[in-house]
Amino acid sequence: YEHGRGHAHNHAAGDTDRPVGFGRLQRKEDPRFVRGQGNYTDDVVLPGMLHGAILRSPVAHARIVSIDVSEALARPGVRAVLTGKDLEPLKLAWIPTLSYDVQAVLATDKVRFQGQEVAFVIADDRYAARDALESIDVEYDILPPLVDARHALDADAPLIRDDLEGRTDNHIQDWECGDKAATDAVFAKAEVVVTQEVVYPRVHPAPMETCGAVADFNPVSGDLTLYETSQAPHAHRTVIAMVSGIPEHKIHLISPDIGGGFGNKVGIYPGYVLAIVGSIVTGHPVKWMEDRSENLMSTSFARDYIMQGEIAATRDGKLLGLRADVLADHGAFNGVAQPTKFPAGFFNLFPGSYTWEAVHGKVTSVYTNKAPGGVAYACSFRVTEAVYFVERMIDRLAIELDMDPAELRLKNFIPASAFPYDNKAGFEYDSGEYEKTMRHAMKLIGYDELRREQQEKRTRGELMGIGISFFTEGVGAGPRKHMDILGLGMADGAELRIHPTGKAVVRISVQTQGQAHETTFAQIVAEEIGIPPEDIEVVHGDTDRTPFGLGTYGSRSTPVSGAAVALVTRKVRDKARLIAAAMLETRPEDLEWEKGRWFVKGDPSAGKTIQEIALAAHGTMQLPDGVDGNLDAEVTYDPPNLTYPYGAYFCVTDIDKDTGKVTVRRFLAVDDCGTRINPMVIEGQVHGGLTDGIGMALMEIIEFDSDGNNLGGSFMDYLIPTAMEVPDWETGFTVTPSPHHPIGAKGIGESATVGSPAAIVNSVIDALRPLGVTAMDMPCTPARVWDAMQGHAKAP
Ligand code: MCN
Ligand code: CUM
Repeated sequence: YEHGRGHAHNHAAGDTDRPVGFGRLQRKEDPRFVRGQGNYTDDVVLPGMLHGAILRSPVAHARIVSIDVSEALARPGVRAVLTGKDLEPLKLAWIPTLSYDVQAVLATDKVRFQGQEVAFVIADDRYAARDALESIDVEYDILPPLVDARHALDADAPLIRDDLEGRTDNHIQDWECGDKAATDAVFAKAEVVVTQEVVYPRVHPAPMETCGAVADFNPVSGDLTLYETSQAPHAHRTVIAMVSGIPEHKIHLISPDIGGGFGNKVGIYPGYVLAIVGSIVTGHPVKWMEDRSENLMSTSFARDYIMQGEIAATRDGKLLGLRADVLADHGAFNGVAQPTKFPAGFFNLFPGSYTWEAVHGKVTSVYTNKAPGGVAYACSFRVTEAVYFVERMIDRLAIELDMDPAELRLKNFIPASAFPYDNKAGFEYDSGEYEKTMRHAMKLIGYDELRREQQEKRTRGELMGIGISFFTEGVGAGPRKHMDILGLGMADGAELRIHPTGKAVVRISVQTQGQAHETTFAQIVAEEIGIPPEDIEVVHGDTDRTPFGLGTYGSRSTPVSGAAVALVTRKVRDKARLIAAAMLETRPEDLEWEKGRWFVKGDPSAGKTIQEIALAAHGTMQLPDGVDGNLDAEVTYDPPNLTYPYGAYFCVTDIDKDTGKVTVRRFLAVDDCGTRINPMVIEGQVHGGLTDGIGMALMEIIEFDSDGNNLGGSFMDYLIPTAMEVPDWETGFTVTPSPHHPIGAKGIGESATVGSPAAIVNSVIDALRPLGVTAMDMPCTPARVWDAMQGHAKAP
């Protein structure tokens, strides 16, 4: 089926016993999207609906002296203006973050980053609300801002969180993994030690659709209907119930079509809370939608890790030890979305795909006067930072040893026989055949030939680079006993209903934002039970119509919810067997399954299709014990471990000697995500992630000036890649199933974003090697590359 492009439905009419399961099925959701019939949060229009707009702080750090809203209130069309003082009696001026900190909904005492929420205007239309913002008079007493995380712990650093009792500095948390003593011992005996600072700058997921909500509180029934841009509807509902005091069963949360999430829609933002309060206060539905600048300046930045690395090895390239010492800039509120026991996310993946004698990782997080966030943008919970770190370090060592970076990796891969593998930093990789995948990629890209071409170009003074990244991710959070968010264990439910006519509805707790769950989850059911995917409806994004579960992020949908769907389908299949046995007047053990039907062993002509069985289940026949009138089933899946997808990425760049402009000429991604459900969807995920990678490696950064002004607050300043900057992606794959996942699938949604930046930056550094360059930080803009070419690059 891998070759069946365009043959999504390969079964002929009437051939219902051989329907498509896995394969290149066209996306079921696309007909509505390509016709402009999607239904996004901003498309929701309710009778009597009002519009909210947020006044944001123009400065990074200041005490609020006074707020005068009288002029704004007097403007035509304005219904209400809320400030932090109005929220205080409701206990809603501050809300808990996903990391057990608190975050201001509307500032009461101080503003702590540029763009922070200060007041909320509710008016008859969007324009009246926005215009009224200009009439609010806020007097600020400006305080010195803390912009550079490297100075956050200085004795004279301004104290940002004086709202927290007893706090005297900007330190948030220290976290460690690995074995410090063993690592010290390994470094003491090493022949070669290389140190390198690796910075992963602050970037932003920047989805096409910004964040927003429509809240509709019914004062008579006490019901709250909330439409929201949410990647995790059930978790959001629970948190909103806890925060607002509205009973959970009175809250109906609907996450309609989402125009991209990339982690930006995991958090609970002040705007959502303000829409709810606004609806309660005015008695009308209230819509809040942020604009592009608000999105870039205030909701969920990503990365911002300053990583000091040290690598120890033998002269002939045997890896011995690795140290990572990280300073993490978490902004003004610790709003990082990650499992509770993992304050540095899954940075535990920093040893990468290699065997080491010992490793030690340490992360210190601090407050700064910047927007909160921290985990977003296809990050796999900080695996992005970990992979970028180790893959840069490996290349740095290769330079030191004057060794080919492919050879250095091949020499040190975890061997296939060593799985399941303890990575010495607390995680157990499930499966991998790294060398095989690497060699496959080297063959596909023509590695030796590329090196020859580069050699030849160098003699002519041309700058061509070949960069490699070999990454291992850990996705599918998570085993409930280790992983929770705000105390909610990370499991997912699934419900499958088979109608009398053999059509099916599967209800899932994860939320598609473009990943095609309506297609691929139908394919999992189809593969397991033989009902064609077009006869299977996937329901998601609505807390009233789906079972509880933790939602979509960290590429967990396939590893967790996908497993739940496979298992619930098997449960239905087992039930169908009992009924088929009764229908065929035989014992269940005497039946054999082939896709779509149970038949009598040794007599394939005597069988019943799943559709026939479904009708019988609802019919008049005497049902066997254990079957009570339908084929429906439900499960909750608690994964035993994460799944560990991996890949070998190769990037070829050319650099213009006269301008420093980097062109990505070729990029090959060979991914292994275990069993492949829909190769077309997988390729789409990979293409998108590679484009993210080009963005981060070459152009994206949210910088701040010394006053704390955000310099990346629009798409004029925050550059994202277009079709002009990306090459024709080349992809390949190997298949190493996950041993613990019911269908052997691993996640793929973030692999390319995680894996590609290191390949691109390594390629740029490789191109600049003849000029003595050994390191370079993202984004490799023409100006930075030019500086590096002139020898002005920051000392490594
Ligand atoms: N898939 C498959 N075979 C596999 C693994 C996955 O066919 N072995 C399919 C799945 O069935 C699903 C898609 O690939 O349709 C992605 O699956 P998975 O890897 O489970 O990831 P999630 O569905 O959990 O998606 C989350 C992931 C994250 S965390 C970010 S961030 C990101 C990403 O997905 N955001 C996206 N990809 C995105 N793609 C789009 N278009 N929009 C986003 O916001
Ligand atoms: Cu971290 S971005 Mo995705 O996990 O939604």
